[in-house]
Amino acid sequence: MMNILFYSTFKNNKQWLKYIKKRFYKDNIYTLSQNPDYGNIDIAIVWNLPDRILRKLINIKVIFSLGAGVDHIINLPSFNDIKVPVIRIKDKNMAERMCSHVHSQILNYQLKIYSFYAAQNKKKWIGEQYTKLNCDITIGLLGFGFLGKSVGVYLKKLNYNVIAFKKSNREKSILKIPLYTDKNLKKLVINSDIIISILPGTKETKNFINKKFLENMKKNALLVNVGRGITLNEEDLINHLHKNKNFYASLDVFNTEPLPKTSKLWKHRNITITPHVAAITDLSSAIDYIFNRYKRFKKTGTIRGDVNYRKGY
Ligand code: OXD
Repeated sequence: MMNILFYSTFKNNKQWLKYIKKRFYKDNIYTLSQNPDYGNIDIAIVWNLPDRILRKLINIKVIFSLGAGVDHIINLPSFNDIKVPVIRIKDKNMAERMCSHVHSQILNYQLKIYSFYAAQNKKKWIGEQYTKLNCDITIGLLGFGFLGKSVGVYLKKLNYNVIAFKKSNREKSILKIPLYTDKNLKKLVINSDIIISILPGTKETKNFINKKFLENMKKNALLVNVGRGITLNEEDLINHLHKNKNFYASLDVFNTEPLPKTSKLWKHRNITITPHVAAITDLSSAIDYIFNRYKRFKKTGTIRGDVNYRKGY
C-alpha cells in the first residue's frame, strides 16, 4: 500500500479525486485538507502544488504531473533538494484535443472566418474572399516532442507543408517532416506562413519569440502559441502588430495566467485569446496512464522520469 498525495487547481478537482480513489483503491489517497503526515507520502499526483508542501515531502519517490508540462514542478525551489523522477501525461486524447485546437486556429486564419465574424457584427455581406489551399501553406512547428509530433503528423496528413524545429538534433524525422535546429531556425521562420509554438517553458525558451523572431516572420503570418507564455515576449508582439496590420496571433498561454484585465492583448482585433485550454487533460485516460506507470513502478521498484533536468523539461 502506498501513500499518495493528490493536489490540483483544476475546477473539477472533486471529480479527479473521485476517479483517483476509484483507480487506486488499494492505496491511501490524501489531500491537503486532511493535513496528512507529509513525511510518509510516497507519491504525489499534482497540478500547481505549492512549494511549501513540496518541501515537506521528504520521502517522496515519484511525482506525476497532471498535465503535459512539468515546469510547475521542476521550477519550485524545493525541487532541487528532491529531484525524484517526474512523469508527464502523454495521452492520445490530450494530443487529439491539441490537434483540433491548433487546426481550428489555422482554419480561422486560412478561411478568414474572423473577417466574417466581424462582418456579421455589422450586418455586412462581404462576399467571397480568396483562401489558400492546404498544400499552399507552410506550417513551422516549434517543439517536436510528444504533442509537437502529434500535431505535425495530423497536419501533414491534411496536406499542409509541415516543417519543425527541435533543439536537440538527435530527434528522428517522421513522415518526412524536415527538422530544423538552432543553426537553421531562421530559415524555418522566414518560410512559414503559420508558426505553431508548443515549446516548453525553460530558461532557454524564455522570450524565444521576440522582436527579431517576429520580424523574420512573413508580414501576413499567423503565430499560434499553445506551449508556454514565457516563450513569447508579449510587448514585442503588441509592437509588431502595430506595424503589421495583417499579422495574426492566437494565444492560449500567457506570461501571467489568468491574463490580467489590464493586458493590451485582450482588445487587439488580430489576436484570438483562449484560456489555456488547447490540450486539457482527459480525466479518465490520464488516470489510466498514471495508474499503468504506477503499477509498473510498484512491480519493479524503479521508474524512469520523463524529465531531463539539464534541459529543464
Ligand atoms: C499543460 C497542459 O501542461 O495543459 O499546459 O497539460
